Amino acid sequence: MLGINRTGYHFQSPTNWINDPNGPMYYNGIYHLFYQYNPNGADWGDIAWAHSVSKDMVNWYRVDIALHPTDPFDIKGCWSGSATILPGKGPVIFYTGGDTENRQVQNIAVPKDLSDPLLVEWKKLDQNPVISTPDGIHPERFRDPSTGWLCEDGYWRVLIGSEKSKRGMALLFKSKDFMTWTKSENTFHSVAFDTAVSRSKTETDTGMWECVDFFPVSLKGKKALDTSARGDGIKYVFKVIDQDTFSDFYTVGDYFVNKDECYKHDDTVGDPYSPVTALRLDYGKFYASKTFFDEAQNRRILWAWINEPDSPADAIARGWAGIQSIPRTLWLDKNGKQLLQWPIEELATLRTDEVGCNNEPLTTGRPLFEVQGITAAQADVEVTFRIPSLENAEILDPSWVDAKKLCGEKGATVNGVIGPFGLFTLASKDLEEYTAVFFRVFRAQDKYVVHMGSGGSRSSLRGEGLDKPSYGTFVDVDLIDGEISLRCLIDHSVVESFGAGGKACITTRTYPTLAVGNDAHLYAFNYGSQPVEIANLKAWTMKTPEMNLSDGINLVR
Ligand code: DQQ
Repeated sequence: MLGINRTGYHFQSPTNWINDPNGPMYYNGIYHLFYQYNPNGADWGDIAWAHSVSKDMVNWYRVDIALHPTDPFDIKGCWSGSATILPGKGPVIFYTGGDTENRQVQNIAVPKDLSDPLLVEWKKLDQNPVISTPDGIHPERFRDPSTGWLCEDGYWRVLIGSEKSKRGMALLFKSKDFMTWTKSENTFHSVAFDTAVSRSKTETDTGMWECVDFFPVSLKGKKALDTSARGDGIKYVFKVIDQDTFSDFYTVGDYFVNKDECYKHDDTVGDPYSPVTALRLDYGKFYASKTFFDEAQNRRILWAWINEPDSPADAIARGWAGIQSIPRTLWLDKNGKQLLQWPIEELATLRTDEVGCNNEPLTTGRPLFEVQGITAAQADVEVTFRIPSLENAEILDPSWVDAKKLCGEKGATVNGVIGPFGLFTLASKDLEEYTAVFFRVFRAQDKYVVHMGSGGSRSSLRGEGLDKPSYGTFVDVDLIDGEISLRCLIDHSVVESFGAGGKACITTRTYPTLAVGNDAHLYAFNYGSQPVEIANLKAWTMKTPEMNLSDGINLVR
């Protein structure tokens, strides 16, 4: 049971439970990833901070657990948090502890020995907790400190997620020395009152905001910025996870330092907290994400936890649960309104057995094209589809605003005009099973609308107890040149898809039963009445990297 459905090149632990990525950072030539970990089992509990190190974020080595829940201020668990590198002083971990009374309090830990290249041992401060639950805040809804940023007034700031009267909120704390913290009078940001009220009508609160992230992005290209960067040509991304809808939402806007509360989102993109119109980092299974600034390569890297599609009891029987996404570089689109994401370039070091094709037609007479010559269960594929004519695109019914629902209704095999076309990943030979990743083009009043979908019930023949949702989103792309690209990272039980150069990302997790190992296939398809072409396609088998099976000391020897 242990081996089946394990991934080949995604970050995972040999055994036991893992969830949120914590405190990712680059320090002294080494990438560090901490993560929520249960040392005692494959279900959530006894939460500690496990620690792995890497030089390329592809090959990972384990070192000792960094934080165990052993003290009164974290005895109920060392929950999520972030790392901040203090200039001249080194890294500091800020994390949430569940105290003896189950109250969520914020703690700090620092490396025991800054000269240890792997920073294996961490020391919790005697002053912990450095922030206790503030008055008026529910003691079990106050967690996940963000990376700190330093402002021109000499104060560090961090955000902590919370919730009040059914409104998710981010609270701001300030400190001169990163030790003594004062809560700002103002709420840094919170769900608009009317959003909260309209959702509470359905007896559902907005959920507390977990794992808040806040960072600057440049309006002038891909180059990333340190979390404390300030100046012209900068926008700010505010990201929360909404416990209620289990997804990571973000907005792009402005930040006015002096007012503490003034993060103004771009209101041209729809209600930023509506489950239907909000921008999401990923429209599939992608949770508790966290970014960090990688000064080595001048980029911002995004990680997230991808959970299992089956039950906790299945996980216990299997002995492990949870993987991390492939780290993604993230930057602001030139329209200034949304983020773009792309797998880190180091991932290409795993590519082997390259195959490819150009100008392959996909028509009603030949709707399928098999990509052969690679291990389709563990692969990377980049394809550009060409749409020769957009003329007869189906009309988009204005009521179809919910792209996820649309994916359920007009899935990969519901014939259309321009599409559905795309890839059948993790497919069995005769397509009893497949995880489709597809596009369908509609015509709205004055523009074409591209819908991207993935997942769904065909992804596994396994029935009861396996979650197989359909995911979908609209892709903000103009089809001027009649082309749209797709990249899929396929890894046994997970498919991370990047539509239109990373404008729309969907991660699906599934456990195929037939499309396993060498019996997994990869097809391009078109079930639209109009022809589509594979303008070009390249695919690779992905080699298996070092994945937490050996000790980190190998890195520095
Ligand atoms: N997971 C952690 C919390 C966080 C949640 C606990 C998000 O700190 O809010 O394992 O998945």
